[in-house]
Amino acid sequence: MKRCYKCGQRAVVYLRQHRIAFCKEHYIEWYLKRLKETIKEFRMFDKEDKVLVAVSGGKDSLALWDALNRLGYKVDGLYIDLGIGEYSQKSKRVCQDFAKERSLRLNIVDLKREIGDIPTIKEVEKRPACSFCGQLKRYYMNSFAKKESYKAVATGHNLDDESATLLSNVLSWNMGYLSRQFPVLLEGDGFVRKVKPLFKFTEKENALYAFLSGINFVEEECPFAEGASSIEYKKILSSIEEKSPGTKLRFYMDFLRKLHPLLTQEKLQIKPCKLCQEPTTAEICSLCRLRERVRSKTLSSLSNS
Ligand code: Q46
Ligand code: ZN
Ligand code: ZN
Repeated sequence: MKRCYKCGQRAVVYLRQHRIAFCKEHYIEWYLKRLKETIKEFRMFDKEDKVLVAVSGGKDSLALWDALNRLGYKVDGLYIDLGIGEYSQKSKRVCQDFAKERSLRLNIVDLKREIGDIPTIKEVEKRPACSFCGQLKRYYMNSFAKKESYKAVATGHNLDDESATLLSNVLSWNMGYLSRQFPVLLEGDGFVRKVKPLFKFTEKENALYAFLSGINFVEEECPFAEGASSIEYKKILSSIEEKSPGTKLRFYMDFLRKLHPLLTQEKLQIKPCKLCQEPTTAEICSLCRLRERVRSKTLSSLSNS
């Protein structure tokens, strides 16, 4: 039986990569302290800043919202309703309940009203949902945060996400993506600041925090998640981690320390979209073009019926 490294009581958690065990209370304390230090180290935001946490109803984003609230940051939530059947209905309810229980403010953007729900767009575009869904979410996070004057948008990306993205970017030597892969992307050119305060925590560590803090989260994956290449990269990294604990964290932290400072960011010619004013490299942003395709397809199917 392992004992808590802090108080000697029976441990409920053993973190292999850190070689430490904790009881419930001291695990939560460790998690909050590590989160606070990460926010400081990377100068993500301060206690006075208004921060928007993008929540999906899953363990990572709700753990983040809960932990930031407990640490005393000014945090509101943003739920983007993707309109993916029961999955979206359930996750929206979970986020609403979470906010209500803690008297927090949850903002909701309904994609169906803005442009069309994900299944409809998928039908129009005839391509995998994830190929446009991520872009849609980033667009609405940015425009909403700007409209409501938030200092930063925080997302629940964890170490598994970030190391899998890094592996994918390294395998294709995508220098543009590598130079932009960082836990903090500063505001400018029409973009709000974007931060990933959970990037040092594994998916499992976030799940443990959520579970031990009594957070009710959605366990189901989005039905469109299947087959995404990031899942393959996560599996590969997890099997290496299994044999050599700490690999994921080392892989990502060494990238930040050793390689990232050597990369130069290509200066893109960003300007406001002529239709919606959101930042883009083209005259009309890709979202406005997508909106137009969805609208004309919907109109033509209406006139045919
Ligand atoms: S919600 Fe959207 Fe994810 Fe579903 S359609 Fe793909 S990107 S998997 S995080
Ligand atoms: Zn303890
Ligand atoms: Zn636009």
